[in-house]
This record gives sequence, structure tokens and C-alpha cells, in this order.
Amino acid sequence: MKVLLIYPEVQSSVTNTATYSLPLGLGAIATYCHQIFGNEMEVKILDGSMMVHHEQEMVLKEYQPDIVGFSPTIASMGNAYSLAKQAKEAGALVVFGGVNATNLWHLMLANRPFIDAVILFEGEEAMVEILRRWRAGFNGEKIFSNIANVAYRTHEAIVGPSKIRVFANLDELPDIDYSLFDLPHYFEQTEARGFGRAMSYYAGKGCTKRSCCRVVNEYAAADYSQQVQAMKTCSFCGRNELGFRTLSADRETALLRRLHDEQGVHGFFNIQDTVNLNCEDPIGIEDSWFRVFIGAESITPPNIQRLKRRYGQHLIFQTGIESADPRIRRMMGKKEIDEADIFTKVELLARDNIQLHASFIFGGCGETITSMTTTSRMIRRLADYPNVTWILISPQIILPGSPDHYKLLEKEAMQDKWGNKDLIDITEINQDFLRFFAPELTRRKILETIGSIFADIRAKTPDRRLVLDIKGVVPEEEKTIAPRRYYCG
Ligand code: B12
Repeated sequence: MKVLLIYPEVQSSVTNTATYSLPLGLGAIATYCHQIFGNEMEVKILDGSMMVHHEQEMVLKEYQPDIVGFSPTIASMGNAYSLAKQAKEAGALVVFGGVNATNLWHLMLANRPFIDAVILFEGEEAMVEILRRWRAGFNGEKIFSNIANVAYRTHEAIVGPSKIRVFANLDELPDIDYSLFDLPHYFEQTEARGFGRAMSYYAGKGCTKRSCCRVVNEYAAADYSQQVQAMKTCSFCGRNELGFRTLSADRETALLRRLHDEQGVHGFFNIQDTVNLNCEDPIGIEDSWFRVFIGAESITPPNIQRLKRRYGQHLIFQTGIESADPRIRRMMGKKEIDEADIFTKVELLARDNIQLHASFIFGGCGETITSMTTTSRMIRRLADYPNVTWILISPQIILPGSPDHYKLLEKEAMQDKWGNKDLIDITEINQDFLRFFAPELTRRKILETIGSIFADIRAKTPDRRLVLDIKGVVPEEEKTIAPRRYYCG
């Protein structure tokens, strides 16, 4: 049984940060299935951050897989469709998974005859069951019927899952087997880009805003969707899981020590949305740095001390500040903190030698020239702090499943335009969003503002390794901004 798992190359939202992240979702699926099927299953993961679309086409052709699984984002969906068509024409079973597919599953099955099934939410158990049935010789819709999380097509209809299953306790999942990735090539890239031997890992899923409910293993599908839609999350977030689950502290520690001792990893990106603030047990790796996500409001002296005790002295906080205007932050679903608060926090971090990677979004609901100017001023000032080492600004991506996407679709004309699209042009949908919800702004104005902030900062910090990064733009737009990405060589 030959399985090929593909993270397609990004097309429409340039983010070269891809070089530090492995497709962990595919790693998780491959690990889980491999554990069940052992050598009966041959599996290969193609990482579009390290190989271009054309190379993926070539491998797909040569490898001749029986089953191909795709994990696209909004920004790589077009490439995913074209590879999926190729795979189907070569006779493979084609399944999609991941957040974007979970949000668009119905349209995808309606519009793309070359997709056999979409696996919603967590894919481990569903994928194992599909492989089991394939191996047993099932065919047609029998491969997919009545499996939790699986949506598929019959001759007559599109069938959604009746049940959703997730791992309430993440400790039941095996550690991702990193040897399934092309690690030599990956480390070559992280080293060439100045990160050293760095690795991404997850220590949890969900975020604190999703933690309103206790996660259980099984839900009726309608109940799960209703609960997801009832959560008050950040307005721009396209994620869709319930709850905030963390690995146990000991599991995280063991994973990190193994990566450190066996793979020589000295830099860790914890991609969990909000770092676990409830654990202080030292991990005991003092020669490595850790980058963690933390909400601006959680940057307090006790939390700093707690995280230093756990992760050591070389900490980097990645914080989505998004806007300096409390009104816009509130609209985005963030806590209402203002400019002065943010600077107090940056100074707190400076005292503890903690670096800040700060990100911002321009063009959220209610954004005006004035609010964007307030944020621009703050960003320019932040660049004066030596411990601020990364500034990322993006025009908002209107992600399927996000509260802002729903809001746009409430407009009748927008429902007609976007309601049936399973391939989204990120610039066009952003322009439509601005017309309705931030009418003082245009995308061009936003890009000009980002360009001028970067030009000013570049002029005043010619010798500093301060990264000026942008995402949510297409390549032609990116050229007009000229980001400064030391990590890209
Ligand atoms: C790390 C990360 C990145 C990294 C690297 C990604 C990589 N190489 O995998 C970087 C920084 C490069 C990145 C870039 C982007 N990202 Co990103 N990223 C994430 C993040 C924080 C974690 C993903 C992760 O690894 N999770 C851990 C794994 C174990 O979980 P998982 O991926 O969800 O996988 C599980 C299921 O989804 C499912 N599954 C996933 N794939 C598949 C495939 C099959 C076949 C099956 C059966 C199941 C399955 O099973 C898995 C195991 O349970 C998520 C947010 C989040 N926490 O999910 C956003 C997220 C995935 N990113 C998102 C976006 C929008 C982007 C960008 C477009 C943004 C930008 N910067 O311009 C780019 C696009 C990059 C691209 N090439 O397409 C969105 C996607 C939404 C959407 N509708 O597309 C997310 C959900 C964040 C959000 N706020 O909404 N990202």
C-alpha cells in the first residue's frame, strides 16, 4: 500500500517563514497510520515549502501511489487541485484534509469530481479506517461510508459525516515521527537561513478563546459545527476546532529532549496558539531557544518568570498585537489594550532579555485611516527597541470559516459571488471586505502604508537584524513592499 501525502506549494500568499515549519499535520497522519500498518504501508511526505509544484508533479508521477492525501491552505488550494486531478487520472484514491478543506468540504465535493473524500478536523483515525478498507478490497463509496469525520460523494448525493471524533486527550496521540520528513534537506534550509538546527512542534491544539467547553471524544456532526460557530474567537481566525488542549508537560519535555539529543535541535518553534501558562517544570535544555505564541495581555511579570523557569533563558515571544487601536482590537475579538500597555510590556521583556516577534493586521472590520495611522506609529516606535527582532504586517486574509468571512457572506451580493467558491482569490476577497467593512481604505492604501513603514524602519536600522516581514500578499504585491528577511539568505 503506497501512500503519498502532499503539502502543496504556496501560490497566493507569500510567506517565506515556511522555511522553518514542517507540515506537522501530514506528519501526524503518517505517524499514526504507520503505527497501525507498519511495513505494509510505504509512505512519502512532499513538503511544498522545500520543493516546488513541478517537482511534486514529477514525484507524483514516478511514485505511483495508491492513495494520495492533500493538506492545502487557502494559499495552496489551486496547486492542490491540479495535483489531485493528476493523481486521479493516474488511478489513485484522492483525499483532502486540513483546516481549509474542512471549511470547504461540501463545495469541493460538489465541484471537483477528482476528489473522492474530504476528511474533516483531525484525520488520524479516519485515515486509518480508509486505508484498512482499501487494503481489504473495498471500492466505491464503501471505502468511505459511515466513518466519523469523512465526507464523500455517491452517485446521488454528497454525504457529510454524521459524527466527529477528536482526541480529547492529546497524550493518546503518538509523538510525530520526524524521520518521516526529509530532515537533512530541512536542516540545510534552517541552517542556511540563520535559524540553526530549528524545529517546529506542537504542544497543544486550539486556543484559550476556544476553551469555553471541555472537549470529548465524539460529537454529532451538527452539534460540533454549531458549537464551533457559537464560539467567540478572533474575527480573522479561520480555525475551527473546539477547546484548548495541551500535551502533558512531561510529554512536551520528553519530545523536546529527544529532538535536542537525537537530532541536535537547538531552536524550537512551538506552534501552539497560546503557550501553556500552567506549567513551570523546567524542560532542562539550556542551550536552545524557544519561540512561543502568547497573547499581549498575558505578558505579565509572573507569566514571564513562569515561562523562563520552564523554557530557560532564551525565549522569543510571538505576539499577535494586530492593532494599536483598542476599538479595532475589540472588533477583532482581542482584549482591549492600548499603545501605552504594549510599550510597558515590551520594556518588561527587554529587562528579561526576551525577544518579541510582533504581528499586525491592517484592514480588519472598522479599520480607518486614523486607526491604521495609530498602529503605524506604534510599529515605527517598536522598531526602536533592540529586543523587537521581527515585525510582521499583513493585509487581512478573509479565511473561510472565520467570523469575518461569515460577515462578508451575509451581504447578498457577496454570498452570490463567494458562496460557491472553493478556490479563493485572497486579494479580491480582501478588497470586497474592505468595501463593506473598512470603506475608508483600499488594498493599495494598505500596501503603501506597509511599504512606507518598512522604508522608514529600514532607514533607521540599517545594521540591525530586525526582520520586516509581510504575508497575505501575492508575489507582485510583495515586490512593491520589499520586506527584509535575513532568514531568507
Ligand atoms: C505552523 C503553521 C504555519 C507554518 C507552516 C505550515 C506547515 N508547513 O505546515 C507557516 C508559518 C509556514 C504557515 C504559513 C501559512 N499559513 Co499557517 N498555520 C500554521 C498553524 C499555526 C499550525 C499548523 C499545524 O502544524 N498544526 C498541527 C497539526 C498536527 O495539525 P493540523 O495541521 O491541523 O493537522 C490535523 C488536521 O487538520 C488534519 N489534517 C491536516 N492535513 C491533512 C491531510 C490529510 C490527507 C488528512 C487525512 C488530514 C489532515 O489531521 C491533522 C492531524 O490531526 C495553523 C493554525 C493551527 N494551529 O492549526 C496555521 C494555519 C494552518 N495557517 C493558515 C494560513 C492562512 C497560512 C498562510 C496562508 C498565511 C500566510 N502566512 O500567508 C500560509 C500558507 C502557507 C502554505 N504553504 O500554504 C490558516 C489556514 C486557514 C485556511 N483556510 O487556509 C491556519 C489554520 C491559521 C489560521 N489562523 O486560520 N502556517
